This record gives sequence, structure tokens and C-alpha cells, in this order.
Amino acid sequence: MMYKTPEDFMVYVKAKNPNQPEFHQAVDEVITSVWSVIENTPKYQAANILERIIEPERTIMFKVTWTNDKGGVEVNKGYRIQMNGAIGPYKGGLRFHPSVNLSVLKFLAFEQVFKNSLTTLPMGGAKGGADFDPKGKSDTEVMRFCHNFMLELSRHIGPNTDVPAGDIGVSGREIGFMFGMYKKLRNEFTGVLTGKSLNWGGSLIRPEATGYGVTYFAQEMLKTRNEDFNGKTVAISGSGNVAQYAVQKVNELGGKVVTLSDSDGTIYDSDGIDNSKLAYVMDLKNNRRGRIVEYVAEYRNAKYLEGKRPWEIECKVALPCATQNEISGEDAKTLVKNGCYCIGEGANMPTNPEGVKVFLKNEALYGPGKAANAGGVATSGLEMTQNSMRLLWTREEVDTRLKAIMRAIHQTCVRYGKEGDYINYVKGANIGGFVKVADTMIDQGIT
Ligand code: NDP
Ligand code: 2IT
Repeated sequence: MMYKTPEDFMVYVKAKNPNQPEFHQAVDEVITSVWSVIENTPKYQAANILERIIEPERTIMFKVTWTNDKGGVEVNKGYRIQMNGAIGPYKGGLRFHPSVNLSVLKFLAFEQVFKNSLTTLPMGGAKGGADFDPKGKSDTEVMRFCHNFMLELSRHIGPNTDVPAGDIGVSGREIGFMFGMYKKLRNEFTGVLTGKSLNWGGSLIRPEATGYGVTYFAQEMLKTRNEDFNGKTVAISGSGNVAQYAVQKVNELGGKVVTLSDSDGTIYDSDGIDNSKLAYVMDLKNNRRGRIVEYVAEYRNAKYLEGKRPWEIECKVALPCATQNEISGEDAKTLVKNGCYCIGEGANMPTNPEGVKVFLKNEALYGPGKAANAGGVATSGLEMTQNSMRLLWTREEVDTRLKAIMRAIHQTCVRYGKEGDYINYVKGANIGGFVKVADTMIDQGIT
């Protein structure tokens, strides 16, 4: 074996990819989990799978220029990382956020490879986006940005090549503008993006899928201890797409969600965020594009924790649904100390490496993002299937398939992650996702 230890291999990764801390973090976690598999599988060593799997197949970086409403000229950086296309067309979201850079998108694209493999559907892994901040922009500014972004991106994608979707800062509105420009440029109507509106090729349940999926996954984890959501207090972070539908599903399953957040702070409602309060949050965030602090003016019993994350609030279940590294080692300790023993990651890599160690050491039910939030991309896969067949499945049909996929992912994690009585879902998800991609790369030769 060319490298003696995962640490050895990380020296290589860091030298080849300097100044990309998020990418290093994501690679380190996967490599540590799959190390024993590589050690025991000579064909993976002979094919140099490790060095090959961390190298993006294609990295596209481009300039996006657009004019703001005052006539000023603005410039942003646009990206698409096509990480691995072994098992299907590249697939993964687009993130529009000022924090977007190459490191963040490479970590997300890398995670996506294993996540997509876990879904059981034929999708390779990719991620893209821009350092554009949609906050405070008018609809026409967002439209001009999306159109100019697609002017370049359209050269690199296609329904059988690469199918982007939403992520932070990209939802139905942005997908619509990008789809419109792609259609005009190509003069063809194809399922080149997912997360489309229902009138023009979207799938029922796609908006709900990530939030529902993470809740289904947590439900499966709880089931291994003969438990369910009924009567449990749940802390959720974020207040965007994933967080909103996680609240809806937890409510349906009898849990009580007491927190939501955004990048400015957290709201704590000890009475629970029921469906009518959720409707208020959805209108606030999706239509009025306001801040979560406004919740406490509407619901006076709720408290606003300015600049804080939800993790000091007592709960049994935590569903981080905002962004990467939002749970530190200290946060994880606080959660565990307060009785939290089930963590389902709606966000990608929300727990930092120290936090992950705390959850594993305390034998929590800890579902990492690439398993727990795979319902979103899985339902994107179902949207692609419907587009190919040119038909629309019912809500029930899509939801039934989503549930079955989340259950299958859970089973894969159990199969590869069992350590005595404990299920290490990190190991299970990483090995389960990795083996299929690595075997496929070997089947297809050195390309
Ligand atoms: P949205 O843009 O709809 O919502 C993002 C939420 O997270 C907002 O409340 C936002 O607050 C908050 N947030 C974003 N960045 C930060 C930050 N740096 N610090 C604190 N809070 C932050 O995105 P989604 O709900 O779609 O995505 C949430 C997470 O789920 C991401 O990690 C994404 O990668 C992941 N995910 C999404 C999927 C999907 O289908 N949409 C699928 C799988 C995973 P603010 O408004 O202040 O920015
Ligand atoms: O992180 C993710 O899995 C997503 N943002 C969804 C990707 C997709 O193609 O639906």
C-alpha cells in the first residue's frame, strides 16, 4: 500500500489541494472510515482508487457579470465541480452564498458522490454555485444574475451529462430563471435541472424531500431503540427549505420542535412550532424574505437568542439544517449533557470533527448528512425519471419511494456500520457509498 495510514494520505491531499480546509475535512472523514476496506482489498490499491477518487473529473470556474437595478456592473465567481461520474450523470446542487469558494464546493461535491451512491439511483456527484448573495436583491436582479450564470453553465450540463438543482440560496425562483435561459439557448425542453415547478416538469414532494427524508432517517434510527418521535422535543437549526419541511414532518409524527434559526440568531418557542406557526415562518422566509427574529414579535412567548445557535436548548433529537460546521465539539458536549441522543443531519457536514467524535463516543444515534439528507437528491433522481417518461407521479407514489429509499440507506448503514451493539452510521455511510463507486471505477478501467 502506497500510504501507511490515513494521516499519511492526508499529507498528500493537503499538498495537492492547499488552502481547502473544508475539502480536507470531508476527505479525512471518508478516508478514515474506508481505510480498512482499502487495506483488505488489493484491487483498490492496484487501481490507486484513493488518489483517483479525490480528484474532481472536471473543475469549471467562470466569470458572471450582470447589472444591478441602479445600472451598476457587478462581477461574481461561478463554479461547477464535476467530481465523479462513474455511476451516472453528474448530479448535485447549486449554492448561491457569499461564503462559496472552491474548498466549500469541492467538499460538497465529494460528499455528493457517496450520498448519490447510497440513494441506489444512478447518479454521479457534482456541486456548483457562486459567491452571489441573493439577500437584499430584487427579483429582477436575481433573474439577471441567474440568466448570466446559465449563459456559461449551459455549455457544461445536459440531461444526460450533468443535472444541477438547488442548495442554499437556490430554490424554485432561481431554478425557474436558470431553466428559462437554458431552454432559450438550446431551443429544447429537457429535464436539465431538478427542483422545477410542477407546471413545467417538477416533481411532487421534491420541495419537501430533504426535510421529510432527514426525519424519516431519524425515525429509522430511533426505531433501532424501539422509539419514535412521539412526545419528543426536537431542536432544528436553519429556517430555509430543509428546516421548514423537517418541522412539518416532525409535527406529523408527534414531536415538538422548539427552535429554528438563521445566520443572525435562534428563536426558542417552548410551546412548540405547530403547523400554523410554521405557515407563518414559510411566508416570512419564502415570500417576504425576512429574518427569523420577526417570529418573536408575532409569538410573544418565544425568545430570541441573538447570534446564537440552537444547541444549548434541551432536546432529545437535534436536526441541524443550516450549514457546515454549525455544531462544534463544545456544542456536541452541551447537546449530549442535556439529554440529546439522536442527531440527523439535514445540512451537509454540519458537525465538525470534534463534534462527531463526541457523538460517537457517547454512542448517540448519529446520522451523517450524506445518509440522512440524501432524500433531496434521491427525489431529484425521481424527478429525472418522471421527466424521461414524460409523466407526473402522485404525491403518494413519490413519498412512498422516498420512504423506501431512506429505509434502504439506513439498512446500508447498518450493514457496513455495525460495531457490536452500536451502529456507527458514519462508517456505514462512508463504506456503503464508497464500495459501489470504487467497484464501478475498476469495471470501467483507467479513464
Ligand atoms: P436555504 O437557503 O433554503 O436555507 C438555508 C438556511 O440556513 C437559512 O435559514 C440560512 O440563514 C441558514 N444559513 C445558511 N448559511 C448559514 C451560515 N453560514 N450560518 C448560519 N446559518 C446559515 O437552504 P437549504 O435549506 O436548501 O439548505 C440547508 C442545508 O441543507 C445546506 O447545508 C444544504 O447543503 C443542505 N441540503 C439541502 C438540500 C436541498 O434539497 N435543498 C439537500 C441536501 C442537503 P440565512 O437566511 O441567514 O442565510
Ligand atoms: O446537497 C444536496 O444533496 C442537494 N443540495 C440536492 C442536490 C440535488 O441534485 O437535488
